[in-house]
Amino acid sequence: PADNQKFSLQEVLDTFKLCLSENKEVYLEQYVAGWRGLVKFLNSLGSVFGFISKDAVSKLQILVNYMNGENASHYATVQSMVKYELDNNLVDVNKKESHPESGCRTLLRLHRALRWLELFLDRLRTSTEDSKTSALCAEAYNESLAQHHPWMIRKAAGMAFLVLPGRQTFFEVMNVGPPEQVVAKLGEALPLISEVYQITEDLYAQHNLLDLP
Ligand code: 1Q0
Repeated sequence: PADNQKFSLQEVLDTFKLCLSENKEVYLEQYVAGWRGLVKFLNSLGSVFGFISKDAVSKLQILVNYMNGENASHYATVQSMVKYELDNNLVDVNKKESHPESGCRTLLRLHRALRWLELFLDRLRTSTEDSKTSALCAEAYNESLAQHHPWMIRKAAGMAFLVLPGRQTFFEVMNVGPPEQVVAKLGEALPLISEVYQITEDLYAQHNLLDLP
C-alpha cells in the first residue's frame, strides 16, 4: 500500500532506539531498518536524489545478503560481524582485493553517512524559519562525508542539495506535526543516533578499520 512508502520520523526514531542491545552492541537488523526508513524519506524528495538512494540501497542489500546467508549468525550485531570477518580474513584492509564488498567496509560507508545525518539533523533542529535546508545540508556534508568523496561526487551532491525543499516542507514530510513538535522529536532522536554512531566509531577505531578501501 502507498502508506508503506510514507516516511515517518517516529518510525526511524523507533528503529534507532531498538538498535542497541543491553550491553551496547549494535543490531544490524535495526541498523539496516533505520536506513531503510531514511531512504524512504530520500525517495520522497524526488529523482534528483536517485543516485544517492541507489548507492544506499545497494549497500543495505549487501548487508542483508550476509544477514540472510549461511553465516547469518555472525551478522547479528556490528560487533559480531567485525569479529567474524577479521578472524576469518574476510576484509580487504589496504586495497581492494579478494573481498571488495566486506560487511565491514560496506557498513563503514553507512556509518560515515550517519555522521552526516547527525550533523544535519542537529542543524535542522536549531535552525530558524528562514534557514535554508540546502545550506544546512551542505555544511553538514562538508564537515563529514565530503572528506571521503572524490570531486565528482561532491559536485553531484552539491547540486542535489540545491533542490532540497524548504524547511517548512521538510518538516511536513517528517509527519510528526507542527514545527515545535518536529524540533522536539529531533531532540529526542539525536542522542540515539549519536550513541549508535559513537559505539560504531569506537569499535572501528579500536580495530583500525576507519580507512577501509
Ligand atoms: C536530504 C538530503 C540527502 C543528502 C544525502 C547526503 C549524502 C550525499 C552522498 C552522496 C553520495 C552518493 C553516491 C555514491 C557514493 C559512494 O561512492 C560512496 C562510497 O561508497 P563506495 O562503495 O564507492 O566506496 N557512498 C557513500 O558514501 C554512502 C552514502 C550513503 C548516503 C545515504 C543517504 C541516505 C539519506 C537519507 C536522507 C535522510 C533525510 C534526513 C531527514 C530525515 C529525518 C530523520
